[in-house]
Amino acid sequence: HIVYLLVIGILGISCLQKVKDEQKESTEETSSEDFPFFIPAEKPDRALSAAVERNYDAYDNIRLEQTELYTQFKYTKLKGFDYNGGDGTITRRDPSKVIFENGKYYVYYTGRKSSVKPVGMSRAKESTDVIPSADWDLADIWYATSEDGFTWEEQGIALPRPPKPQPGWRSVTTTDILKFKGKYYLYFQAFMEASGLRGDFCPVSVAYADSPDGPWTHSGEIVIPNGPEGSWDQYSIHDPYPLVHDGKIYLYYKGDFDKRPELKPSKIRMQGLAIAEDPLGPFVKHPLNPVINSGHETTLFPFKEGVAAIIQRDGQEHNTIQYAKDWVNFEIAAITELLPVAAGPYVPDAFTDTKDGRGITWGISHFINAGGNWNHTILTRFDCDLSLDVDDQGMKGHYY
Ligand code: AAL
Repeated sequence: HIVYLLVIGILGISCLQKVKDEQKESTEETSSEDFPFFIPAEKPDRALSAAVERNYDAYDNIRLEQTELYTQFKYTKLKGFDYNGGDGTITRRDPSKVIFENGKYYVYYTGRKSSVKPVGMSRAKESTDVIPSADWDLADIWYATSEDGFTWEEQGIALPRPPKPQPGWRSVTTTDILKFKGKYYLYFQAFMEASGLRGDFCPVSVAYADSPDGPWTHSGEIVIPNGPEGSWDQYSIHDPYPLVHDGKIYLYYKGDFDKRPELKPSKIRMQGLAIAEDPLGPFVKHPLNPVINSGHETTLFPFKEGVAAIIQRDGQEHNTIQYAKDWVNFEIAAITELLPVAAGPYVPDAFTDTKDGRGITWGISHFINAGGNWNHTILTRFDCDLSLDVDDQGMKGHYY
């Protein structure tokens, strides 16, 4: 009996110890040694599927979801903007960068308040002086301010379209802001004809002011002209996006060039760079243009010593975030999803000529076809974690 009890006792004690050990293990942090990588760092020496082969060769086995420039995006409806029930007579789109001045945030955007909704680009011939063709036809540049970036107060028109024949008489759109040596500059697309006809083949003009509240003076000049016939940016200079780098204005813009009718229409867009010492020009187009091979609207921000770009829709490299250490030669840094369209981020160091860009956490972008109405675009807020300082709301992970 004594031997029997001893055996039972020893078994009992070792069982208890095992339970204790297991409990300890489960509270200890797991390390990567507990989970050997399923994807080997080096290309395995065996036959590989096309997809796995490409994972090593095309992407250099970079883990594109694990970089500082990876993020998910979150969207929040803005308060303060009325859209007439979304009937297409009011549109707000293509927001500028957000700036913080006089204790509040400012955003500038394409605004249209018309008596009738647009007829649509394909029926542009039916447009008149009061009937818009596209969503952004017969538009002015409006602006709004906010204390928190969620509730906005529309302040009115910052820059109306000028009288004929000044650049932009048909529509002034898709603006972006620059602050340089204490003055403010709005760059914008200057339409001289309705969009859908040849209006979108427009150049870029600029207006300036001493205060973000205006009054704005239209320079009446074209600062970024269309390229010569046969060049990549001969048709359109769109989405001007100025930053300050090396004491100069680095202005990125979009061009679209493939007009082959069988493509109905081509979605190919690329982005170029024009550099100036003075905000009113002359701007010199970079000899390596185009410097970005995809994307549609332009969205960039200083990041460390270089510049990062959000490349959303259109082109082979859409849905990527790219990086150019030298501000010219862009590489894919991350591939992600649900990127903000026409985003105007809040970029605190956009104009400080930083050599240590800190990134972004939010901004304003737009949604087209809001409520299923093709000619109705709304502004929205996006949040992300592309910041080196703020690890914001777990947006490096998947939360849906
Ligand atoms: C946009 C921009 C430009 C185009 C049109 C209005 O989102 O790329 O501005 O001209 O669409």
